[in-house]
Order: sequence, then C-alpha cells, then structure tokens
Amino acid sequence: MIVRQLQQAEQSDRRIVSPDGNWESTRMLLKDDSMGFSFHITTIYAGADFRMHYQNHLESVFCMSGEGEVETLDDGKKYPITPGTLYILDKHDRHILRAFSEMKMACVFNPPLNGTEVHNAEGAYELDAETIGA
Ligand code: 9YT
Repeated sequence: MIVRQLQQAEQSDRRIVSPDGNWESTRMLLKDDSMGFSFHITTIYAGADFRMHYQNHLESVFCMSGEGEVETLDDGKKYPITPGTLYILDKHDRHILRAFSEMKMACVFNPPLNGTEVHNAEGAYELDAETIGA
C-alpha cells in the first residue's frame, strides 16, 4: 500500500506551479506508481480564465471548493462549477476553465502523468515529460 499526505507533498517536488499563473497542482499519484491513472489536488487561482485541450489524456475534475464554470468550445455550452461538481472530459474536449473564486479540484488523468507536466501552447500535456524526484 502507498500512503501520502497532501501537506507533505505540497512541500516537495510534487507541487507544480504553472508558469502561466493560472494554477498549481500537487501530483499525489503518478505513472511511476503503476496504477494506470494519476491523481492530483489542483488549485485554480481566482480570476483564472484559460483554454485547455488534453489531446493525449482523459481527465475527470471534481470541485471540492470554490466557484467557476467550464465551457466546451465545440458547442459553446457553459457548465457551472460549484463544490460537488464533477466534469469529465471524455472526448478530449477543447474547453475553457474560469474561476470566479479560488477553486480546489481533485483531478484524475488517464494515462497517468509523469509528474512535471505543464500545458503546451495548445493546452495539452506531452506524453514524454520528466518524472519528479520525490
Ligand atoms: C482542472 C485542470 O485541468 N487544471 C489544470 C491542471 C491539471 N488539473 C493538473 O495538472 O492537475
């Protein structure tokens, strides 16, 4: 069994701060753990408004706190995000995430992230990112 503590992970290389200033993500469970998915606790900063397109991954995002919305770009639909909302990007959906207040999210990725990924110019993660040392 593997047991990890968020408070400790946040003090380690597992905490990744996005260079675009929109979010930070503590990668609690990664590819090296051989579970077939990765699990992250992500903070979306208040006022963030940014585009993503996870071409190489499927992602589910559960909101634990905060308020915002997600918009799917192919059809222009907007979905409110409040604590308890789960959105599931099952079609590699191009989307915009907006945080009206700071949002705490639990995120699962398949395939699992290596550890150090930040978004490329298209809002995707590459498959060949570096692992983390911790
Ligand atoms: C909700 C979302 O997609 N935020 C971007 C960061 C990502 N969840 C991650 O790397 O944990």
